[in-house]
Amino acid sequence: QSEVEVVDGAAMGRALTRISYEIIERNKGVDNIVLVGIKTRGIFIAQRIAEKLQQLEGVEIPVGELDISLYRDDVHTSRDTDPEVKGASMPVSIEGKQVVLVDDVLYTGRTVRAALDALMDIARPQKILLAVLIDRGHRELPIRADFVGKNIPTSLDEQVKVAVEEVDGENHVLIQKL
Ligand code: 3GP
Ligand code: 5GP
Ligand code: MG
Repeated sequence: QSEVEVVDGAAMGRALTRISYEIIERNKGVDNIVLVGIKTRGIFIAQRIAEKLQQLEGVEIPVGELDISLYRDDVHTSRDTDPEVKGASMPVSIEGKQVVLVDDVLYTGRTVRAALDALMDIARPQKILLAVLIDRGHRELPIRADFVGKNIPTSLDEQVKVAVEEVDGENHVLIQKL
């Protein structure tokens, strides 16, 4: 089993800074933006983008949370079940807003699909965009990210390990060959 670091802490910070500028450019500012992070690490990544947007534009950006995961312990083992939404917490209404959904890794796209369903059950955003730190490929649905930190082509027997300081005590991305 081998591990290779593909993104270090500094590169992760730069990628999130670039994504923040891209969000501002795409939305011509940060008016009506709500960031929504997906469960564990996507939430911390969303919070960091919100901090950068605040530094750049001087506006506090609300960050919501979606808890979406696979049913049981079938992470990496079974792809036979779809992820389910276990909870949602929005600090403000997302009705008519520009929602930027944020996750750490984009893989099959099934988590994002579940997230879109959950958001549209809550309200009708004017627009939903997707930002991910890592796109590892292997989509099973017609879903793509609007903002990508890094594209990392992977094989199916590899796993992307994302560490963020708030959870893991350090910032980096590793590829692990199983
Ligand atoms: P995260 O909650 O921060 O995204 O699902 C629990 C953790 O397992 C996730 O952390 C994620 O990093 C990791 N993980 C690795 N491979 C997979 C996968 O294929 N599916 C899911 N759902 N999580 C995975
Ligand atoms: P998808 O639903 O697109 O297959 O997977 C997206 C979700 O599963 C993300 O929230 C992500 O955390 C997790 N995931 C899928 N593959 C990986 C991976 O290789 N590494 C990590 N860290 N998470 C993954
Ligand atoms: Mg995730």
